[in-house]
Amino acid sequence: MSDYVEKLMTEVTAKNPGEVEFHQAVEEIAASVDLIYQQYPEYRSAKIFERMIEPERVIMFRVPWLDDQGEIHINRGYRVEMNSAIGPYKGGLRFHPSVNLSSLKFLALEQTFKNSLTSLPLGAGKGGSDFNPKGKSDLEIMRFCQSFMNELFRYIGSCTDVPAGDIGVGGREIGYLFGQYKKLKNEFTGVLTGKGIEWGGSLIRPEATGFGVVYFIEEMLKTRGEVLKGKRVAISGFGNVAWGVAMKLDELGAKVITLSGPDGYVYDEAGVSGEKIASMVRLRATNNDVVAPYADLYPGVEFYQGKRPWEVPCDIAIPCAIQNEFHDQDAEALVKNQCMCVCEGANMPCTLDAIQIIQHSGVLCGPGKAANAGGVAVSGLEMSQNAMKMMWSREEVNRRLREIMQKIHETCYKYGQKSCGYVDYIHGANMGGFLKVANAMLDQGVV
Ligand code: NDP
Ligand code: 2IT
Repeated sequence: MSDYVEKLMTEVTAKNPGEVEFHQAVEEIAASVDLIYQQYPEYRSAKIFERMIEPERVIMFRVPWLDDQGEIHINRGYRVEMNSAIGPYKGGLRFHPSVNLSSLKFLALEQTFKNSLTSLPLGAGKGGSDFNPKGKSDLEIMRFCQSFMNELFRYIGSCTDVPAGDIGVGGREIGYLFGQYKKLKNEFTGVLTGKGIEWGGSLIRPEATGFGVVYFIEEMLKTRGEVLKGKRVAISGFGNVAWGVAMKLDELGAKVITLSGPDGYVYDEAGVSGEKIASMVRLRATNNDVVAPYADLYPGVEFYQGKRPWEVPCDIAIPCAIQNEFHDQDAEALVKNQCMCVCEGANMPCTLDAIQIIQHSGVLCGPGKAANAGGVAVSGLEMSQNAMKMMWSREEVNRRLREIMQKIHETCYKYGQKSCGYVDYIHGANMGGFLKVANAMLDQGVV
């Protein structure tokens, strides 16, 4: 750890006690900022990164709601409005019991860099609640979303802050949130993204994060003269991102051999393809927080309770579930099995130690803030379509998404080149994301 990073981390830890995920995200980026500051001292004297890690605004609120038996529950709601230098705050809402200020601040910081990389005018934010949607009825979800919006509506707007989905927040939740916003404000605007196709949503948005991850991997492989076709791919998670990744990999001729849930992983040597991908969605719609039933649906599929999929030999590994789900032992196992690429589909799924092992072994390492930017990019395209009051075709949105992912890869590649020939995509993403926001902050003065 350099002197700069050490000093910064001492300050960050003292100022934000206990926020371990936030400290981790700051530390990962700080190593890059140190190099950027050496090259461009004007950012150092303007304390750009020191300002970036302090949210512009944090909103915390009570979310009371009634369950189907009439009992009152109280959850905590949040919106971290992190950075508005290049556009309105933009980022998802997460409903998961692990949600707290630390996880949302790390996500909002990652979002600052990610949104900048998309090249669209998107600032950064993240929000959510410690509400657990598992096992709740539709009506309970609706009442919760309405209560959440009863407070959040004061702070958001199509030119102010535009939330979207994340873990536990999909099309159904966005619908209930949008309905309540519209009722409270008496206006129909693009205040949320991930909306239904009939009422302002964009085609491809549900698939966009997963498709984008695969487009990014395609570009990384090209740099080594490789293609996706025929590759064995291990995936974790079986939610929105994992689904989009599996669909696009299947289309491009790669074979997905694992999926996982909090209960363990399934190994499907025949490949998760075609109808099996649709069954992932049905499995989740039953509201079970387990992937095990997938193994009962298809012959030859094995379930490994309490284990992570990274012990399975594969060419490419894509963690798509949640932060810190991929540890140093996982990285070691993959390197030993000659995996050629680890790409983050989720936000910060790899620990700092795991990343070090992957990078030191020369394996391609795609950071989430670049690789999973396709979701927010198509959210940005949804905002454009809403503003123009029109809708693009599937082909048009997909073409733009692919172009954006190729440009993100180009940026990471350009800034990530090391003298030894290895491309450090993490530094590349950090530097590419930093520069645009930093220049905007310089232009806009100390605000
Ligand atoms: P979903 O809620 O759709 O899916 C999350 C998946 O991960 C679920 O299958 C969940 O299982 C599973 N899961 C949760 N905890 C674990 C665990 N410890 N081990 C294995 N599996 C687990 O969320 P998304 O797919 O939307 O999000 C996944 C990740 O991608 C998150 O990090 C998110 O921030 C990131 N992301 C999402 C984007 C989007 O557009 N949705 C955009 C960019 C990034 P279960 O449901 O049973 O809990
Ligand atoms: O982490 C993410 O980029 C998302 N959850 C998507 C955010 C968005 O605004 O579409």
